[in-house]
Amino acid sequence: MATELHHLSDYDAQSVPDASNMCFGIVVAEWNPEITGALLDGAVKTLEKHGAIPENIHIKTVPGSFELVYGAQMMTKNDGFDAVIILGSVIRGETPHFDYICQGVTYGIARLNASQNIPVIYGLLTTDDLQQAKDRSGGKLGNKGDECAIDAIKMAKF
Ligand code: DLZ
Repeated sequence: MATELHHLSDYDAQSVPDASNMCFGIVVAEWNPEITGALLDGAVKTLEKHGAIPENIHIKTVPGSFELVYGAQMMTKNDGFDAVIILGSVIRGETPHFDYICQGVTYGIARLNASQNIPVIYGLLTTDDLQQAKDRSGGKLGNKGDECAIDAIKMAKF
């Protein structure tokens, strides 16, 4: 998975459906707030750029990335949403905690996508260090939040 080959904020605008009638839920983790705040900023701006109205973008926070699965599950139970985005940043530390959280969130979101009718877009940055997270949240490799917004619009249309 070489993000170096793919700028996260680059996309073909012509291929993005109009989002003016769509409603989105976003669940954001509070850990590493500098990163998750930048992801959220990118996601909201990109949704709005493609027509989503601010009243139709509903944002909830959870303490950490592990809680993103619960937050997303609650949102998928709300029929009003066309797509849900989760945003989090897990940075590797000295213990295996990183692996357990990343696996738990990844499995949990995959399970939601296979069992619920509303698409859940996976905006979890899993990086070795803070700089890699900065690079992917509005830095030199773009913003994962932008990418998630585009994917949410496309999956809502799907
Ligand atoms: C405990 C923990 C650690 C060590 N690191 C992160 C992290 O880098 N990013 C993140 O979003 N959350 C972290 N957490 C918190 C867990 O996701 C979770 O909130 C707690 O284990 C409580 O369930």
